[in-house]
Amino acid sequence: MSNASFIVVANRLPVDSVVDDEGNRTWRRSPGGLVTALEPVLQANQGTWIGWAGVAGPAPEPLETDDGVTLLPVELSEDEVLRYYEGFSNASLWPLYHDAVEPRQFRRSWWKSYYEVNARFADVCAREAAQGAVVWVQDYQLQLVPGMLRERRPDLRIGFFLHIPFPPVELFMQLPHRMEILKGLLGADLVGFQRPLAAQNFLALTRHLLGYRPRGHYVTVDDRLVRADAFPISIDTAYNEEVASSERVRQRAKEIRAELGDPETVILGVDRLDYTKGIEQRLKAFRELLEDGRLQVPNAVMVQVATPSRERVEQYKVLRERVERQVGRINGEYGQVGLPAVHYLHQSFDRFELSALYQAADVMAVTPLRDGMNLVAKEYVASRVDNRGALVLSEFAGAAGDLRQAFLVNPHDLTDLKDGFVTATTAPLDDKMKRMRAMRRYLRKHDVSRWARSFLTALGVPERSAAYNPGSPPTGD
Ligand code: GDG
Repeated sequence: MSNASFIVVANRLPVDSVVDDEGNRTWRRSPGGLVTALEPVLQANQGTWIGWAGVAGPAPEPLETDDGVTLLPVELSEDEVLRYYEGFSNASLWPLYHDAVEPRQFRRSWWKSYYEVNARFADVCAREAAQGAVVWVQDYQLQLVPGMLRERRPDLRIGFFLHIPFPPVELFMQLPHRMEILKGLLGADLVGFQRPLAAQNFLALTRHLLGYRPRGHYVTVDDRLVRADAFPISIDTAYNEEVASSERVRQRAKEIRAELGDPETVILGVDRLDYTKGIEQRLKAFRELLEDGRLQVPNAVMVQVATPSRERVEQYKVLRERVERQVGRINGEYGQVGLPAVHYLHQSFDRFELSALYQAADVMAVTPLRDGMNLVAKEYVASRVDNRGALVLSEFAGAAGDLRQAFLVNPHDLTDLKDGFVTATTAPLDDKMKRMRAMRRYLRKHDVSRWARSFLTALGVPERSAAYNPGSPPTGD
């Protein structure tokens, strides 16, 4: 047994293993919201992060960071990447948990791989954890880990957080091996969700499938109390504000508007290219608004950043083709020489460019069909240090529960979506500024450190060890 008293278990490590030009294996930091939230806690506890390093084949050696955090890679074979990750996680669970907005697929070999990989993560964690250690397991790829870990190490304090929605009972019941998954989650002491409704779905399921009697947020499993509750994730608000306030970003935002032909209205979308994000519906709404003459090129243009994602999964390949055909059609019908109606970017950008895009956008379109939270919506608001801009936000994003002053829309209803874009475009400036100020105030208070602290406090981690160190310098990706 090792001596890690605080362990994070996630599908991915916060670093990528890369091979440089000379053939040497090195690490590249891939910071995201989760890293920012967990880094201070890991540092304060000299903790360990267990996860996959992003390349198939034997796991690289563990890495100790300058801050005393251990990164412990778990091996995944090429076959496991296909079955556990792309298969069961992303072609079975992902669509099912997102209201089955795309058909889910099930294959028995995918489940077998999911089970084996979860057991491997649990084995590594059981070996590393000190007596009575706190373990925080992340997300849908590792739902069996809490239960497997409890079997191996009943002394541990185990938390689990689901970043995506948790479906209603009727949908969850479709899942082969639903009982194992539910029992896997119930291995945790605390099961965290983005929204209260997800926690309610989960508790209802324990009654439906296992005949338990949940009381309030708690359900008794054997002789243990398991708590299920909502902990809406957030962003590093101060960091987003700082980047947005930099001279470099402000200049770049102006340049972007000029490059777009100084239109009156820039509508922006920033999403992973994923069918849950509602990109097709958004494009359709924009096309119809041009067709109806309610918006006109070049007064109004749309910029859609669609970050490459899960490119080997069939549904994602098909989605890319459909989106690109749609963009081509809109530009063919409504573009002008040198002035496309939709600027489509299938690329990743750094934080500064993203922040400049946010600042250049009059209307931010965050219109997923279903989303656990959606951090882009929160980043947009935090980046509007000028209190300008308007957020059009789907009611089906977890963020709608927090950003109540957004222009809320139902992306399944094309008329409502179109009206939402027009209302956000034409609303008086003082109304828009009032909304933006209120949302910014909210995010200043409810940032990602508060999220991590509230989860860990609920898990029973003493306040001191769950503390966030506001002095830590922000990092860009
Ligand atoms: C899952 C849940 C939940 C995007 N393009 C670029 C880039 N991004 C960054 C955004 C944002 C993040 O990626 C995306 O986060 P989202 O929350 O919007 O969506 P998912 O990836 O689906 O995340 C979601 C989240 O987990 C956290 O719990 O909110 O509901 O689905 O931070 O800024 N970042 C950079 N370049 C890009 O081109 N650097």
